[in-house]
Amino acid sequence: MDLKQATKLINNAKNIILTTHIVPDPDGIGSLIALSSALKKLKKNVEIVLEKELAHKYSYLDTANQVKCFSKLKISKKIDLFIVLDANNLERTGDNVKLINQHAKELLFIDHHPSSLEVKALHLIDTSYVATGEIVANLIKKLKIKLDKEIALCLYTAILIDTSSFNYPTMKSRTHQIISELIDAGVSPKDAFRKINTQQNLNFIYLTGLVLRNCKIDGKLIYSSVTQSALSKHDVDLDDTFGLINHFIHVEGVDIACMFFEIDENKTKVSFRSFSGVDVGSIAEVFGGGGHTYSSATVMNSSLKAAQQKIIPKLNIILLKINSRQP
Ligand SMILES: [Mn+2]
Repeated sequence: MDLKQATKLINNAKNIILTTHIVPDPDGIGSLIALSSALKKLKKNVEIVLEKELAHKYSYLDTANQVKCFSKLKISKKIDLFIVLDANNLERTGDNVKLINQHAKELLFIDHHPSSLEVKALHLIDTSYVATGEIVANLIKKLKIKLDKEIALCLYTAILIDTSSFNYPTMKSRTHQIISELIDAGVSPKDAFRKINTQQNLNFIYLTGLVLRNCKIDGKLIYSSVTQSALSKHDVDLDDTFGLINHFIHVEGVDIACMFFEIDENKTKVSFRSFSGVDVGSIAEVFGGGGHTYSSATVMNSSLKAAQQKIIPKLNIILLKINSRQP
């Protein structure tokens, strides 16, 4: 589906519910609030519903208090359109939120994660965009809705975080053009950056130091881990540590970064970043996960140690093969 078809679907709907994936990130949240605020300007009845309460650190983006938790939702009216942002699988929206689809006439995924051709044909999914926020910015333009400062800040933050501050190789001039329009609409890049990046307390900085100091380099691979004992010692939420892997972009000579997050003693989340073109989306798929070429993740039913023992040797084999192919 293209922007024009999505615009038609939205124009034909009156009662719309928006959501994003569980453990929502700034791209999901920014896209949600921006699209909701924009659709309200078209006099649509819009509601944003998440499986859990919005994390406090993002509440500054929700100036009109639009985000509701599922338990506070009453589905009274018929729903014309259910829009899922930054995900293309209902399972990712949460056990309760996914059921909203049963009450909705139409479902629309707006996303930039890879999906099958069949799903792409029916939904607004385009992996060439750096962020869902970038697609939403284009959609808002196509709907001829004027950007205001609040909408612009949400979209700017979505793109800022999903490109690790405009650093990803997927950045194109068209993304910078959108960013320029967002700045013209009133966003202060300095304030937007500080708001999303400087809400951490000193304990978080100490934990960051620990995780970075414990990193290991194995050939072209760099990795570290976040353990439950380190989290409780520093009183930090696991969800707040998923960005730590981005620090490894500063290390010279590595192709892939990998971070192991201990969810519990039998569950480990593994994140991958690629700095040199190696497709870590496919690597995550090998281990049952998925994502983008440069950024991906999986969750394994293994202890942290077992996950490391399974993944690190395989990554080394992949890197050896890839590097031996290069001239
Ligand atoms: Mn995203």
